[in-house]
Amino acid sequence: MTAGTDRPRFGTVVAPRPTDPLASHGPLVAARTPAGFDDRPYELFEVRPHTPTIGAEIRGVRLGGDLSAEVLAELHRALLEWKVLFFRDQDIERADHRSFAARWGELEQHPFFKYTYGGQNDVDVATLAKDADVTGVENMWHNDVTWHATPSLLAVLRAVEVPPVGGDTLWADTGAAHDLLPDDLRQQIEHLTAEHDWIHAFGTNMDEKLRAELREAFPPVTHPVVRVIPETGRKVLFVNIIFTRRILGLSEEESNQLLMKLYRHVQRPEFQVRLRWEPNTIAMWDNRACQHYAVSDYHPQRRVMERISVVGDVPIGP
Ligand SMILES: O=C(O)CCC(=O)C(=O)O
Ligand SMILES: [Fe+2]
Repeated sequence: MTAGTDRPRFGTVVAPRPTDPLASHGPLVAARTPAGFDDRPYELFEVRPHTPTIGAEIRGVRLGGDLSAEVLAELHRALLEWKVLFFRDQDIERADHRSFAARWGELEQHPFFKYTYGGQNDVDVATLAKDADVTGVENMWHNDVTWHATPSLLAVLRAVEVPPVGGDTLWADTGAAHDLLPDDLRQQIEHLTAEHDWIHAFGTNMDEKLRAELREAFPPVTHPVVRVIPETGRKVLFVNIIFTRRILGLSEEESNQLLMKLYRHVQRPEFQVRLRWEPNTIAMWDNRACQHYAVSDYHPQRRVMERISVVGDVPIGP
């Protein structure tokens, strides 16, 4: 604080351009959790935060299906608090990976991965293998599976092979982003609904007959633009640039402009954490409360990940 004023002191001040959320500066400090969140210290493992609101490394837990109910409950609390948890040196079998994920709910069988990734020989463990022939295309910010009525609750991603440098993954805290929207924008979106679809993403390059069949099985769905996390009451932004097509009740242009504004806001680095992978690093994220982005900067090198996700529930609005 500067003596004689009650405001923080800035250097050069640039007049904000209100039409663009990225054209403003100054502190962007959000609460990590809503008021009333259980903030007792963690007793069963160590938690090392990577940023003030999102991403923490958990030390002292070996992941598997045999974790005690107490450890699982603390991990659940940590996941709600930090949105994405990192675990290093998890030299575990696929069976452990699967049985750990299964402790959180029903394992998801992604209906499109067998077409988009090829070579999948397991229904609920997806292998995302990149090399000189297969490039990384998950470098657009998204929540997973929002084209479904019940988008994934969480995903547990394990690095099998990583390039010496590059291939990081980022996550963005959509609760912090929601809370730090300008007041008028936050009020404007609070009760809006958006349509989500997969067809322009997984459906490109797909055989027409197959696309028509899958279209019938998976029609567009709608979700609230602001989602409430039931366990905490936290409001989060729940639109993403891959799957959200439009906001209902607005003209196409109004909808596009509003969505782009929200997407750009979510991209502020203050909301993000970035993970540098090592073999046997695991990241587990609450897919309701953050978006992610897999940096595609390592071609033609190999990067192999194994991924398991858990079925979520129907998103509810405020
Ligand atoms: O490969 C990654 O880092 C993440 C890819 C992704 O989008 C996902 O696993 O849902
Ligand atoms: Fe994803």
